[in-house]
Amino acid sequence: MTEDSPNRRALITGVTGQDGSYLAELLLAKGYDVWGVVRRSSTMERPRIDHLHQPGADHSERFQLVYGDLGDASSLFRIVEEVQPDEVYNLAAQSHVQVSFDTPEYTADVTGMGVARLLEALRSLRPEARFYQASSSEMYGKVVETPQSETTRFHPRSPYAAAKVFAFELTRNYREAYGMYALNGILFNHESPRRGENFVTRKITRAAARIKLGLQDQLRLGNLDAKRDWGFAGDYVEGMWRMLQADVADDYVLATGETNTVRLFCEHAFARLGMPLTWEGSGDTERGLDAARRVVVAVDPRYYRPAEVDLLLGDPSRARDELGWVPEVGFQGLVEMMVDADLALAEADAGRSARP
Ligand code: NAP
Ligand code: F7E
Repeated sequence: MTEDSPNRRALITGVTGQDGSYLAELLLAKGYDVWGVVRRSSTMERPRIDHLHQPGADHSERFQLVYGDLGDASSLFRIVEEVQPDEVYNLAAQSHVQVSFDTPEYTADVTGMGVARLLEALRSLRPEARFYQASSSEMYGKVVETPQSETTRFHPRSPYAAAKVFAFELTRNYREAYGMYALNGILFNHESPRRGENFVTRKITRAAARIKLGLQDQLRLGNLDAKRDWGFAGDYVEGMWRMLQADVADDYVLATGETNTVRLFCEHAFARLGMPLTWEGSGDTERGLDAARRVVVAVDPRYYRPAEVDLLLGDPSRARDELGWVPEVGFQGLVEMMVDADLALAEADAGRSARP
């Protein structure tokens, strides 16, 4: 993409996360001025975006960070007033489903109420801004139909998903009540080498690479039978941007239309490293063995969830037909991309620990 949106101002919450980093790169390449909201933390390292704002980086003069927090309305009002954004992408959230069972109130506050705070700031100070809300396939939860589309009823199965349903409905309400250009992207799981290390895909690819190099003995997982529609985050941020360019605001599903199990993801990851897996046992005692019959994958019930989402499979036809959005990376390509990146990181780690 080339510089086709000069002087447009985009505000991204969650810019330090997986999606925020890819979206910032995309919008900068399109010529936007980009503001990213960051939280104060005890370390200044922001590995996913450090390459964007260091002096001398491409476009660094058009990329700025501002301090704020979805839990702090005053910070959001101040940022909206200062930035006067044309487009706002709300990607910030407590985004981990299992963690949301341990922190339900915090998750509701940030992932749910945070959207109310941001929408109010926009309604008061910048009602003409276009607003993207990062909604989630987790809202379908205990699914009532397959595949899931924009018309499928929600049945959330976690505090995270319940908070996302609240945020979804609020975004739609601000569109209907105040005529604001506010929409939801209902995104199915999307992954990348920048995925957080405690989401299952990245946990698998990182562990597989480290086991290959002798840096780790075993990978411990929860439910191997869960099925997800996994795509590549780089494709999905393009879809977010396309949504906000449509003449009329509406809600869209982004998905690949293919679903696979956690078990199959493991098999592909280890196979990429020349370590074909065979499975033995079932339930809590199921295990994956390598060719030397070492147990390299074990089930650990600590990773089971109080309520599971068994199957997600999205129908992306509205996004394809109305936005021209088609994901480029398929399941196999995604696994290989992530394994290769984690192997390079593990090799660097192994090199560091071998040095005197
Ligand atoms: P992620 O990597 O976990 O990033 C979350 C971002 O939110 C981080 O930048 C984090 O900042 C920020 N954040 C957390 N709490 C905050 C707060 N109180 N105030 C301000 N910022 C806060 O998530 P992701 O995978 O990029 O996902 C982006 C969004 O899409 C999230 O809303 C997620 O729920 C949603 N979503 C994700 C998927 C997926 O498969 N990835 C699918 C559907 C929807 P720190 O770096 O400071 O922690
Ligand atoms: O789990 C199973 C687990 O944590 C996927 C977030 O981005 O996508 C993500 O939520 C499946 C679940 O993603 C482990 O039980 C097995 O069935 O990678 P995950 P998620 O819960 O689907 C949605 C769309 C979002 O919106 C969220 O923000 O894998 N699983 N064993 C495991 N999961 C984890 N994390 N760790 C395991 O050891």
